[in-house]
Amino acid sequence: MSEIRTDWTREEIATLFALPFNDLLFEAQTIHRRHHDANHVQLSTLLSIKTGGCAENCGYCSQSASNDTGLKAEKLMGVDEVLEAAAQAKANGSERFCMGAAWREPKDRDMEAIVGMIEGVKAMGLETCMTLGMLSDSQTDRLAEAGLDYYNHNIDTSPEHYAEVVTTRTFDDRLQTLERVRNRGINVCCGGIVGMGESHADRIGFIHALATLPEHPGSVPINELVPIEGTPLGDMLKGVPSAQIDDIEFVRTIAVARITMPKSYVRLSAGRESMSEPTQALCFFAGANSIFTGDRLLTTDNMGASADAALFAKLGLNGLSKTDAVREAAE
Ligand code: SAM
Ligand code: DTB
Ligand code: SF4
Repeated sequence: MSEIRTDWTREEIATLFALPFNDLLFEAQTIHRRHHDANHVQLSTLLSIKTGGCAENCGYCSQSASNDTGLKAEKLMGVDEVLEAAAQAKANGSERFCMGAAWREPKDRDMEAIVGMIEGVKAMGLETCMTLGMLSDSQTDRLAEAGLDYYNHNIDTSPEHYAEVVTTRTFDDRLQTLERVRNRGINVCCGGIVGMGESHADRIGFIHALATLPEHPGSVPINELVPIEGTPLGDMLKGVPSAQIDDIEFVRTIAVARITMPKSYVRLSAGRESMSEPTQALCFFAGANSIFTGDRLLTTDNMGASADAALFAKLGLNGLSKTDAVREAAE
């Protein structure tokens, strides 16, 4: 039977989660090595091209207008400013440049600038990724014609838990945009967040929803909730520290994503800043092979190049470019 399956059952996924940890990691690493270079980690850099003031009410997000996080809403950045940041990302060794906008959906009048950003970043030899919220057919067409490589649109959690996280859109709305993107031949980047107070069954349902999409997403970002003051979920986690996801359960989630979606790049995304080196190392062993580099994610801090270089050197991982600053940090 082919290893690439989109007919996983929840029972099968529950069984994987329940394996003894060593067996689970052995299986994940074995499958990982069949499809990927075991010591290579893909690097992407994020830029928030339109920050804050978002009409959606995602309970984890600093950028929702419904959450009182003190974040100032800004306008869409200019194309030149975005290209400057992309050039910097390329100089730092990044392979993909991901541009995120705090929108429920783009306005048609924004599309010209968006297309300019995609074309400019591509011309530098970087892969392009955009995350702009829900898309119409015609907007998806314009992104495809501009040559967009990836579109990020997360399902975030299980279908059952979705309404606990956001109520201004439905899980089905998300699936519809994913279908549009897939049908236009743009690679899908789709994952979610763990550590939002969801149950173990929700994590099973979350991975099941990803692994049973008509095609596995090319990239699967797994974020650990970054608790942000003034957001319902961030405040919940600060009030109940025991609700924080256990590191071993987080690693198990990565391993099950790897086993069920063997060819996808599994990205260890937000949350690395508060994760120990051994936990990150276990995530890489479990099959994570992509990270965000740089000092910032969208509105929160990321590990930064020197800390990443030191970790990559310890683990013998390749992917980070050997700029002087990185080389010094690794020594
Ligand atoms: N507005 C667009 C959307 O929601 O699709 C794009 C930007 S949105 C910030 C991209 C993703 O970042 C979300 O789907 C969510 O999975 C992740 N994210 C946002 N805030 C986060 C947080 N505090 N911790 C972890 N992940 C987060
Ligand atoms: C994804 O899954 N994680 C990235 C990216 N896709 C756009 C965003 C993480 C955001 C973390 C919180 C912040 O910096 O605001
Ligand atoms: Fe808006 Fe995206 Fe944040 Fe939700 S996650 S509030 S859609 S920016």
